[in-house]
Amino acid sequence: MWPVWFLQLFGQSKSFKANPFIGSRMLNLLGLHIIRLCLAHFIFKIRLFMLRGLVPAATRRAYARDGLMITEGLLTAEDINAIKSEFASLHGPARQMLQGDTATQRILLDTKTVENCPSIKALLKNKILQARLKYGAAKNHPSLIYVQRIRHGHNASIKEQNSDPQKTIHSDTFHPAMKAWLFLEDVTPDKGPFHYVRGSCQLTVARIKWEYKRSINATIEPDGYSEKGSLRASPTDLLAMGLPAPEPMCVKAGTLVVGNTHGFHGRGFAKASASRLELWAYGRYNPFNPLPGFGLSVMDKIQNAALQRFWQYKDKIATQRQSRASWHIIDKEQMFDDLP
Ligand SMILES: O=C(O)CCC(=O)C(=O)O
Ligand SMILES: [Fe+2]
Repeated sequence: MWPVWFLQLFGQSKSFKANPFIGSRMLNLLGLHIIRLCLAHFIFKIRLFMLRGLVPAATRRAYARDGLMITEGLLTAEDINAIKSEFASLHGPARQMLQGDTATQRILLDTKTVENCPSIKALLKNKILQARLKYGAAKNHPSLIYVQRIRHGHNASIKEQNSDPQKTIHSDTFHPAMKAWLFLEDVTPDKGPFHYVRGSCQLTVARIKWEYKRSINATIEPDGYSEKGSLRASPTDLLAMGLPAPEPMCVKAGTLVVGNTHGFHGRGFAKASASRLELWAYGRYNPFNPLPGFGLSVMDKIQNAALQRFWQYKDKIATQRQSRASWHIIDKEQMFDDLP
């Protein structure tokens, strides 16, 4: 595996635990993690510059400063009703993953899945949405888009409320990356809103120092997630880095929130049985590639097909082991029952 582990240094691999180069205390003392961190941020800036025509200057400034692009009113109440009325006609499978007491339920909105859903199809072609997703990821390819429902306290076998690991403030990756939420209902505090630490996308001296210390200790002080490359940050850590408290994105239905998830974020605590309904997008890219891509639509098809194949492969392995894949298929009705 050594050649593979070595090559992984030049891509998105982030696990201090899985890759002995990335997790090497000696190499990290010598600055390996910090070199990857700084280079990835620099290259992200180059790609953002190349894609600057996609969004207005004020939005670009907000994204660089806060790590967020918030667009209110991207959808009207009528748009949302039309979208919701098409859920029953989606072709693709619904999949669920359980983390702590939370269930995350998703349907990937690929071409085949939405073929009988004109309003969803139109939304996926929305120019503002697509431009913001591309700019957010600094990548000229369409991002994967899902309909997603987060259901708190849904896993009855887990008694501890709010034990979902997404509820601890963290940074997803050492490199800038994009996730986006287009909320299909008003997000109130009891629904476990997405929280973001404004400004935490920036690579300050204090952040670099914190990352350096964490990279050295990642495999020595495991917390279950940091050692996999998603560093957890305590309120004291945030204070020490001069960062504000996480801010809940309690926004109106139809608002698009695009976040740089290298920045610190997490899911808020929620009332058991509360849920959040949204379109969710995800865009990551090789952090060391300075070219944002050529925008070929075939990339979209390849990406979606590869993901469906990957899940089917995981289903097969799980069946052979008489278990269940972590993203296992559920009935669509189970995802959309008791929608508000
Ligand atoms: O669902 C949320 O509010 C945030 C979850 C999260 O941390 C993530 O998707 O990376
Ligand atoms: Fe996250």
